[in-house]
Amino acid sequence: MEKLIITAAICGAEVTKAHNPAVPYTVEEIGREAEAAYSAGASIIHLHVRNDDGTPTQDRERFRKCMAEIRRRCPDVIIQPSTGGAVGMSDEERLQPTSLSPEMATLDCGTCNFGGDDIFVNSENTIIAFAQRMLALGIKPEIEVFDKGMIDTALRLAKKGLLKVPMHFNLVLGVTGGIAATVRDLAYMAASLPQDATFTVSGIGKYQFPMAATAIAMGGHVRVGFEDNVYISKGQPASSNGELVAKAVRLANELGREIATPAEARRILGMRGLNE
Ligand code: KMH
Ligand code: ZN
Repeated sequence: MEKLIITAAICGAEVTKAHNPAVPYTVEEIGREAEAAYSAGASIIHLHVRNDDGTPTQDRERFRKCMAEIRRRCPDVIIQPSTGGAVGMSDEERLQPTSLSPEMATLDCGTCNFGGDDIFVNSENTIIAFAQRMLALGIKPEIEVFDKGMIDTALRLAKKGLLKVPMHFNLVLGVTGGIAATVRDLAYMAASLPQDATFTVSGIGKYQFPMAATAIAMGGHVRVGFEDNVYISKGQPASSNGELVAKAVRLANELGREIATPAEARRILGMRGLNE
């Protein structure tokens, strides 16, 4: 098996300090949490940004500052801005960080209920426009799928030449309104991917570590972090994203999977080196 790529989703757009006081908002806090995750073994930082009061934003300048702060603290980490942003944001708002030419960014491949009245909207035209932007700018998409039909959408786009192969997926399981976080459903999702695709697994809430352990055993990769889960164990808030990454590293050690460095992650994902 390839070495394990650990992604840290350090902030998200929906989770707040009321859920866990260690959720980062400021540039300094985001830099510190990214560094904690990187030092513990994360090779990718999945990045949302916030205003100082915690409200989610996709503002280009805020992304630029946060990315510079992360780069200062973690010289070789892969920074992966979100183009999902927060529920209700416009496409133009969401696309802002792509103008900073990141190596990688997320590409959400379908619309999904997000609990209550919240709907995360990604029409087919939105997905195509985002894919075209990433193709034009040479950004590696992490294809985010919350259900099986979203994999089929990505395969259709690849057939039209809008997504380069091999593709890299993030299988998100356990979102209210998306596919459940069960071993059966994860196996079904993984079996629906092209042979040459790579995938990471994000289990939401209490499913973060059961899904991570399953992904490690399957040969997939793992995402942990406050965006998806704020607890280190039942009822015990995590002190930092670093603590969540360290737990994923312990699981990998127990299961005999080595941890990929950022350079190794770039090779596994078919990306160029940082300075190439
Ligand atoms: N915050 C969610 C509505 C992504 O980063 O691409 C969308 C999200 C997906 O987090
Ligand atoms: Zn996200």
